[in-house]
Amino acid sequence: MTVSEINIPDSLLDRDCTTLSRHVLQQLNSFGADAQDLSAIMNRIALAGKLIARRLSRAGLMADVLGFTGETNVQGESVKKMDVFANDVFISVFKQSGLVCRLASEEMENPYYIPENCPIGRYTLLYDPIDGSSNVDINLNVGSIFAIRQQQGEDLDGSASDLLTNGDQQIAAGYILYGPSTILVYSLGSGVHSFILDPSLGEFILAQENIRIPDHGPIYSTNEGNFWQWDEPLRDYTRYVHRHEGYTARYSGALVGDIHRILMQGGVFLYPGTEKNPDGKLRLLYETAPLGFLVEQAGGRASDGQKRLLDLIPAKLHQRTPAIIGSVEDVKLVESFISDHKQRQSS
Ligand code: P6P
Repeated sequence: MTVSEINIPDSLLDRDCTTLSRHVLQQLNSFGADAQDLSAIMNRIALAGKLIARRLSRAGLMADVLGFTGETNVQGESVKKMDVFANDVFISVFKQSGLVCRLASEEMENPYYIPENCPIGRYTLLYDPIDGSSNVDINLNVGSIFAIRQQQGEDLDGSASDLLTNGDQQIAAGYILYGPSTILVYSLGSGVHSFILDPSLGEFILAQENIRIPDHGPIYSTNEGNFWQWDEPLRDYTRYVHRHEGYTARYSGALVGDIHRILMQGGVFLYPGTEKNPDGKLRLLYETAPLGFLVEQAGGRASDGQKRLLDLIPAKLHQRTPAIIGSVEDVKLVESFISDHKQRQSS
């Protein structure tokens, strides 16, 4: 039997050949320098995902992978060894890449500069290297979140103040979900697309294009343990979903998995502010803005309960915001409890 007689459906070959870097060029419909840069950046992010996935898959069998470092990060959170490893992986894959000049990470108080890239690399990567790291030691899903922005100006004082702009300045955003399979979901502003890591190829292969979030879904995803710390409208919303048929609670404690479920099945993720922390827990620049970008690209909605998330301008790099993200109808329902409460208070 000759090779040509082996009956491999063209569709299967086409699918297996649609790698992430090829898809980026298709998305941009260009082979120009900017398109090549973005394709290369996405390829480096994919490499980071593969290195992190590999580490996670063997974490329980290796020394010094699980557990805490004993340090506390800029967020005031105890740092997991996996947080440090993943953070360093993202830095390493961009060194000598000539692409990214600055990396802003949940794990670093200030942006990390790669000087040899700065003369030509006009891109900044904002990322949460391992989100939901409390799940790492118990083998539950965790994720990486990323956003790519163009550097504005020369950043001569090294403050990276040009990053303190709204989420519409993101030119790409996405996440990697380390679950039963490793899936990368991204958008360049033309729809949301998912890729699954095929370990036999060592490539992220296109799985789904133009993912659309349902206008309504049954899931509400929040940590009800904070119920009595929430403002009254969020308690009223929670009582509403308790009393009405058709709602179900799902919450993993890891943002990427919870958002991915909402993206695929519809519903709403809520991390509201509390009396003690009115801005909530989640960080705008490298958590909620990238995810808000994605969900809007998929036809959903993302707000802080009152204002569109992507309109918010952070006062500082690690600015936190309340987050209501998901299906349009479900996010609007949460917002209506907040606006009705405000109207009653002002009347
Ligand atoms: P809580 C993980 O620490 C994280 O940043 C997100 O991944 C997750 O959505 C949230 O915090 C969970 O916070 O207060 O419910 O444990």
